[in-house]
Amino acid sequence: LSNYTFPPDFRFGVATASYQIEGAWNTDGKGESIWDRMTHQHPDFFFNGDVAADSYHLYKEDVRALKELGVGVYRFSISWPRILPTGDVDVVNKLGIAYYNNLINELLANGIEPMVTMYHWDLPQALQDIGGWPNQVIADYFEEYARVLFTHFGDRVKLWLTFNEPLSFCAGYGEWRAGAPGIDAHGIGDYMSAHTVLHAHARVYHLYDNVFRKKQKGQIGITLDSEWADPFDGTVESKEAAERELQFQLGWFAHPIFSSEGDYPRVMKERILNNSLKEGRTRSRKEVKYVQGTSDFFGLNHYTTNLARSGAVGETPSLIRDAGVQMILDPSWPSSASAWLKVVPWGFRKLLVWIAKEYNNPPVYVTENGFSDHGELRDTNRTKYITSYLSELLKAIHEDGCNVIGYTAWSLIDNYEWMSGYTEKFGMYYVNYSDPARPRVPKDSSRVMAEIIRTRQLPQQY
Ligand code: GCO
Repeated sequence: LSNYTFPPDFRFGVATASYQIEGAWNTDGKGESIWDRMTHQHPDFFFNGDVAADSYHLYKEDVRALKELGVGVYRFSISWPRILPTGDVDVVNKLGIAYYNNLINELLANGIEPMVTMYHWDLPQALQDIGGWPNQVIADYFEEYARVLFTHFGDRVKLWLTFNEPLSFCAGYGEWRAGAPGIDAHGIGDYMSAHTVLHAHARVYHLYDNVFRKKQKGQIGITLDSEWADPFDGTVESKEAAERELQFQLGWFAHPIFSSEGDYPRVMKERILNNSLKEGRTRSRKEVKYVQGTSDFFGLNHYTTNLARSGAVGETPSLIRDAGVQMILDPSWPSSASAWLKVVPWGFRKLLVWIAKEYNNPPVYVTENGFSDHGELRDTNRTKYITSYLSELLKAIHEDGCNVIGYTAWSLIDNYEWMSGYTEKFGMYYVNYSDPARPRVPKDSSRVMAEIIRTRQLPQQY
């Protein structure tokens, strides 16, 4: 492990998300979200987050754990339908506002800075009923929702993220979309959704920049997820496939916002034009300019690496077919409890260097990185994962000059892992889901993390 020291202003934190921890799905005026609807409609296919870790009632337990870790930042998301139950800005749920005020005040009272994700996948069902993200009008609703958040919480919240992983909720890379019954497999709708999400993100950035920033003095960004893609073999085809995969997976949303050129990556527009959409989903010059530069930092979720080689996947027009890349997991790499998550620390450094080169070394906030297991309290594998990934992050900073300014690990507590329910545990604190009191129990990794935060160096024994 590298024995570099974390820069003095480097921020440490942990991350969670509303649907994955809060529970209280229909309590105190909260409206239905698309995840409530989907999990209740398909109980055979999905677990649900009806109670989850019950953070709605136990948020003080969460803050106690945060205090024990010694984090400076806590990244959590606000449930849109808990604030606006119908999506209509005239129907504000006061008890929802009160919950997040209590959480924010409890954090500040313990010297912890809130980082708020405005949207972590729990769209009000009422907005899905008018078409959801493929319907451009949702951008209006999102801007109105953001204005409510800035108005009520902007005096104390100085770190905002508009969206968590638009790729995962717009497109078919998230397995939970492709296979779930009654949910269309990825396809043309994804390009429409991406259009709406990018425009909605820019609308909220400009709203903050023009109306709130002067008084509230905060920063606003977006969180994009990306695995590293390494060529399957030494052929030119595999090298091109790996680069294409990064442009489709990360460039799709990063290029319009962070690149000096703007718009979608060229290779995407060419291949989409040839494969599935005649208009290639490009944007007008005016819209390209409107979206460019709309983020104060680059939020990055990263977990693992895949190998890439050429190959059209599937016949129907889709993001994966347009990319023409086959992703392969190397079975020799150490595994986690999640089939998609292999432990490949060096891929993290390569991705950070790629982002620095591609987007002129933007300030990068690693907003998620973590390991899943089956809930062991002696979670040595998680400690090995976190320390080895942080070791690569330190090399990216000290040897490659990458401008990484913070790291919030996924996750504080074992929580609802989407399609996998409660079977894959990502927490540094264990939650016993058969105990209605949902106690938060520290795992070994929490003590190691607390030590790293205190000493700002990595322990060398792992
Ligand atoms: C994501 C989401 C998190 C997941 C975490 C583990 O990145 O998919 O932001 O909600 O729970 O990544 O899969």
